[in-house]
Amino acid sequence: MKFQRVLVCFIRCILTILGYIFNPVLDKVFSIIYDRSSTMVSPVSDYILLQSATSLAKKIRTKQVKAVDVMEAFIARVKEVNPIVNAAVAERFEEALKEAQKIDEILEGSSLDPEYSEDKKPFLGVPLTVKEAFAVKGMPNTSGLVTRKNTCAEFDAQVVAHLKRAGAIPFIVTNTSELCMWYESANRLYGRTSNPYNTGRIVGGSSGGEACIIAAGGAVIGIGSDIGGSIRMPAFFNGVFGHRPSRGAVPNEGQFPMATGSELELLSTGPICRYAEDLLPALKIMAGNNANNLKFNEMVDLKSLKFYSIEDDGGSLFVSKIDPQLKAAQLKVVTYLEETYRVKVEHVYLSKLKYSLEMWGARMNSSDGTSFCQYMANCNGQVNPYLEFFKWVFGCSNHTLPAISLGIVEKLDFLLEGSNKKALETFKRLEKELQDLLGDNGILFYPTHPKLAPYHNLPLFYPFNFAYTGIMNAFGLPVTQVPLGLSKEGLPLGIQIVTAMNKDHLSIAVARALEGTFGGWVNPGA
Ligand SMILES: *[C@@H]1O[C@H](CO)[C@@H](O)[C@H](O)[C@H]1NC(C)=O
Ligand SMILES: *[C@@H]1O[C@H](CO)[C@@H](O)[C@H](O)[C@H]1NC(C)=O
Ligand SMILES: *[C@@H]1O[C@H](CO)[C@@H](O)[C@H](O)[C@H]1NC(C)=O
Ligand SMILES: CC(=O)N[C@H]1CO[C@H](CO)[C@@H](O)[C@@H]1O
Repeated sequence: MKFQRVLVCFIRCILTILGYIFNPVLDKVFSIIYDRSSTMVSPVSDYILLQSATSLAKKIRTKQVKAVDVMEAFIARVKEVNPIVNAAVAERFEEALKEAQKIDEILEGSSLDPEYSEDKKPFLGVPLTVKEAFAVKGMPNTSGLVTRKNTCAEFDAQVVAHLKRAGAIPFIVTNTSELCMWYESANRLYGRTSNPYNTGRIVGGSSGGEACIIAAGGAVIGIGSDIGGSIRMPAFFNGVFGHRPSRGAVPNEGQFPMATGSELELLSTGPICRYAEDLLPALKIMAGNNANNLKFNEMVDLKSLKFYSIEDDGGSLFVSKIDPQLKAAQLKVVTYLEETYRVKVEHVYLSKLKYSLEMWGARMNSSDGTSFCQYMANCNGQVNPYLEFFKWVFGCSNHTLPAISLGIVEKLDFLLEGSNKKALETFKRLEKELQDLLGDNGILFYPTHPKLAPYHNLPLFYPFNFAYTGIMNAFGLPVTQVPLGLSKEGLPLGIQIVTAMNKDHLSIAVARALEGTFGGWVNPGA
């Protein structure tokens, strides 16, 4: 037992020391590799592409614009930007255009069919993008696994069905990391997705293709899922909005891979979108019948909320320091709220956040369910990650290095049983502290990620930086990631807005207020 703990500690220390020594050097080296050839997408100029989903649906319903013209505009933009960013991995343009046409035909009738009212179809005719890991009838659902190359979904995932019923039309599915378990969206099946603001940089993961195509103007709303930050990190790196709903608020069914064991408590499915006004309607639709239990329609008076700000995790050894530009942006948010709404934003310190990584890891226990190595083999037996690593070294593995590494970590996780137990105790105490702090009207500002969008492959050297998002999965709390303009390098800034369980409408209300002042999404290249 003692030996194991020493070994785990040793491995972590080595990684940390490497990180400290190489941190300043790494950025320099990678900038030499990637900056020379990097580019960005052209600005979005078509006015159809520059509207919220809510506004598009309204215009389609009132026949100010045809659903077909909307669909055509988005298809044209996807065709323009996808060769640059590689976000969309499969399309159903023809079917989508037919479905749009059908809407136009029905609207042609003299009186509005009540089935097409704003209430019944709030996203009437809105083109929808979906993370490829979700089942969309007739579309691939491989999660970037080479052996699933030819699998196609025979049905729609529940969230997809909910959004379709609300009038949205799926037209593309987008790239993820292999098996959705890494924060760079790249795999051996579809290749790598690049950031629309700087193609030398990552889009984040695992819902990376979603946030990328939305930021690039090729879509306006999409579906992501988040077990350690897979909605919020991509939304942050691409400068758009993303919401991780309260645990259990939105059905998770219909995605591959599916979390098992206590992992399931960490997984949430939610919207990614370009305009904050779409967050609440998208969430309501996705939640289906659950929406009735959540008070989404309650008016929110920002003056009645309690605000807290935490600027970093208190110095975890394994996680990078927060970029000063992100700290400055967070302080601007605090100042803005204090000056505009005359509220007090309390700066707090929760010392246990230092152990976020350990707590997240301890909660990610798939005991008795499907293991990651089984998923790597598409549930036909299991992959030997050591053998795959060997093959990888010689460039002939069908798996990515992050997936192979995670497979190895899983094989060694018995070493962590002792420290996991301790981490779970710390977790319980921190959960109580956070619940007491948030009450039922608390808002907490917390960094989404310590670094701005890194260069491709650089996350391999900072594997634990997802701890800032992961810890909120461990609690199951709702969190909205909000863009806060661009950095001096022209990369998106952003912040997490955390709130109490089942109070999703509070963090979304704050997101809307911040969009007005901080500008929300920034047109790339404009
Ligand atoms: C990779 O996958 C392809 C297609 O399924 C298969 O033909 C090939 O043998 C695989 N390669 C390795 C090294 O497993
Ligand atoms: C994905 O496609 C396969 C093959 O049709 C299907 O069996 C599976 O249920 C689909 N959906 C999910 C979420 O895995
Ligand atoms: C996972 O949970 C099971 C059941 O609670 C426990 O016995 C096991 O030690 C845990 N595994 C790890 C690696 O912590
Ligand atoms: C870079 C790369 O591999 N891109 C692929 C993304 O997915 C589409 C659709 O499967 C392929 O056609 C591209 O080649």
